[in-house]
Amino acid sequence: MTPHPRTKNQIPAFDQLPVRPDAPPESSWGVFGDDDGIGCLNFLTPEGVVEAARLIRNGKVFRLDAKLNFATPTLMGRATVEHKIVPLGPFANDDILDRLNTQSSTQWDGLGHVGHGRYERFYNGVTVTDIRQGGNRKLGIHRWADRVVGRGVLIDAFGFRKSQGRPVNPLAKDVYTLEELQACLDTQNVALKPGTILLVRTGWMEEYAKCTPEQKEALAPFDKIQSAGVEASRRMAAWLWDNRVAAIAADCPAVEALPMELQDDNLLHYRALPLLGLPLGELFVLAPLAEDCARDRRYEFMIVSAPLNIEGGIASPPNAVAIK
Ligand code: UVW
Repeated sequence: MTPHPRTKNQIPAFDQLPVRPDAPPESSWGVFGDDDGIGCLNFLTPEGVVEAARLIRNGKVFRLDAKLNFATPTLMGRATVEHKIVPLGPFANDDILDRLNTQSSTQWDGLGHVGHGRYERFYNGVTVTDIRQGGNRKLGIHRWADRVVGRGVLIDAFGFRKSQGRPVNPLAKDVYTLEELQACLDTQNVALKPGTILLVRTGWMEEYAKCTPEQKEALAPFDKIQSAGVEASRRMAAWLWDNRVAAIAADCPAVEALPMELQDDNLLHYRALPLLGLPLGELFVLAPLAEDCARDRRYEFMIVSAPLNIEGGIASPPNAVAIK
């Protein structure tokens, strides 16, 4: 983990972006250097890892990934992973995962996942040809292999709404606004600091788990899926950037609310991934962590996520734990 080339004070505010004249408006391209391929993960530093380790008090560990095949059928038409145990010898076995789409369960969206149609580029000027025919060397998930470790903060937006007497149905479109996220942080008595891996509980995963097989079948296709999610807006992008958030993950299929309007320039999938280089995490398991945070009133912890070390990978199960 090497620190980024700019010190904290040299990172421009959102309103000062872009730093490169040829870069799209409100993009961070060039802030971490023209060769950078990890974007906001640069906010995670060795010092931040040491600070995060100091947050460990009781050794409780919370797995943040669901099982690889938790969604039946898979959401949005993604392949279904097949797990086979194959004999290696009379008393020895291997196993094989066939048709593993790295986004069929809990996932980090890597920076090669979604580009910006208006600029025809991915983060930091990468082209679709660079990704598909060039092996995705600049934005590949392999570059995250030793990177996604640091301080985590949970915003229990789902619990906050309930406590306000305005409960959310997470399986329908609803938006957690910036004011709500900030008010929730204040209520939880925790602040963002540079290099925070931010988790937002929307309630989607726990409501999905309660659905019948028929309900799961009905909601799975891309044109049917609905979800509560984080406000998708310029001011949300500015807040995340100005607070030096290193990554944002939620327990819903897209971080932002669904259905989404693919022409909307404010989508977090555009503002975060190609413009700011801000990783999005989806379908995280957050309810047990949230319940524990409510019990001890501590909403910060260490996160250790070791994505698959696939050269040029587009995305990955996070293989993540929160440690308190
Ligand atoms: C959507 O675009 C809805 O999600 P994903 O990041 O899984 O492709």
